[in-house]
Amino acid sequence: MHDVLKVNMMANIHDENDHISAHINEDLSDQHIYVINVMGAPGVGKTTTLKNIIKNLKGLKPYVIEGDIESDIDTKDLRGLGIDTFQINTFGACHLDAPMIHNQVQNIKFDEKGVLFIENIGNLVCPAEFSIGEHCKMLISTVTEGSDKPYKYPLAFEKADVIILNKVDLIPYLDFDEEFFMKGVRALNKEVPVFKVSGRTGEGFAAVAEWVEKKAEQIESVSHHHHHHDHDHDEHHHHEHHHHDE
Ligand SMILES: Nc1nc2c(ncn2[C@@H]2O[C@H](COP(=O)(O)OP(=O)(O)OP(=O)(O)O)[C@@H](O)[C@H]2O)c(=O)[nH]1
Ligand SMILES: [Mg+2]
Repeated sequence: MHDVLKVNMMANIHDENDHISAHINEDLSDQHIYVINVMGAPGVGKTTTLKNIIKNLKGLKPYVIEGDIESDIDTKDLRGLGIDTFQINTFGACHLDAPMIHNQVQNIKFDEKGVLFIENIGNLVCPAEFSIGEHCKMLISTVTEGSDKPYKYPLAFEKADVIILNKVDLIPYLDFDEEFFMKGVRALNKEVPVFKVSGRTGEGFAAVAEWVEKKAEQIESVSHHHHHHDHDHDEHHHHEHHHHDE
């Protein structure tokens, strides 16, 4: 009995989250903002990666939402570089969800077309389960984590639209088995692009930025048709979702 109830509740939570996520995605697409959900375990280099991608972006303005359990260390760091950055503290929650992003997005003035990077809570498990309005999920993995991570934490690798393998400058000091890593990735996700980078040397990030720019261009053409095509989720969600500016 209790198990059935729990399963139903979780399904409702996910339904409501997906519905709000689709709404954020549509709203930001209309404003020509490409949204990236940046995921990865603590310390893999999420902040380092987004700084390096931003450095290499040519025509797009960067916006950042920093998700942290506590502290605003990363936000201060990014603001110091002149990047429009907004903080969300979850005070315990292990992932960001769509309602949190929905609230924060109301405070951001998107004055130019660009890319919104959302740095999720450092965690290789929970963030993969929740969409937060993104066009793409970017998973940061590193050679320091070990090459077995796709086998042990499959969902994040399965759901990723792009994988960044960071800290390749450290390969000489480690026993990282790239072939084993890639075999694990491909078993879960046949097509996902994998970029090898180093936040220390900056190598590899020009290619990542180029990939992001190409993807961002695609929403330009999609957003034209936006109100005509059906969302994946629409058939399941007939309830209304109101927000302040309607
Ligand atoms: N050697 C080396 N160190 C790196 C690289 N990228 C990041 N680091 C270091 O790794 C540490 C963590 O990097 P962050 O970018 O803060 O990682 P994060 O994933 O944002 O961490 P949290 O936000 O705390 O989860 C920092 O000390 C970085 O300087 C890299 O490519 N090579
Ligand atoms: Mg960080």
